[in-house]
Amino acid sequence: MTPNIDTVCLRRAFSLPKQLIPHLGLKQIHALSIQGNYELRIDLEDFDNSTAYAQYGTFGVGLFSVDPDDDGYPLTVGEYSGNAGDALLKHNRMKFTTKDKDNDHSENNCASFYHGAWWYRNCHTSNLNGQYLRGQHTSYADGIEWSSWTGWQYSLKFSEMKIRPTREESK
Ligand SMILES: [Ca+2]
Repeated sequence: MTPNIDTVCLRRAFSLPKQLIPHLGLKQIHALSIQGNYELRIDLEDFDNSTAYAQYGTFGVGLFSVDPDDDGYPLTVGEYSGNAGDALLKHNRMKFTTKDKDNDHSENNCASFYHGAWWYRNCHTSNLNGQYLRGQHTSYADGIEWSSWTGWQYSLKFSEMKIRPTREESK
């Protein structure tokens, strides 16, 4: 079976600090995230140069998968903080859907429908691999959306997802 997970989309989604790791696909994110506890920070910017962020204290991809490729790289996120609002927790435990691999809960393919690639449910509250539609758009939810901050008809200028190991806590 060819997974056909579109790593190009993930390169856009997971643009980590360039000096560290230039581009990561799902496979690499998985390999990284099973090595310890990771947190996720998402930075966003609109066309008025306003910025906002969402942080998740737990993050992983395919954490509980025997074969993550076969399993669709399910997302694990939790513990939201930030000022962009949470638009990702509803995607917790969802598998990654691309135009050529439908893993979502919709009778349609959410990736085709909303022109992205994401851990779609039915379908999304965020769509960071959506189209670059430059701010307000008349179409619905098919841009780079973070609904809790700018709704479903505003395609953001910038988005970045970064992960890093959480600090060891003495428990
Ligand atoms: Ca579907």
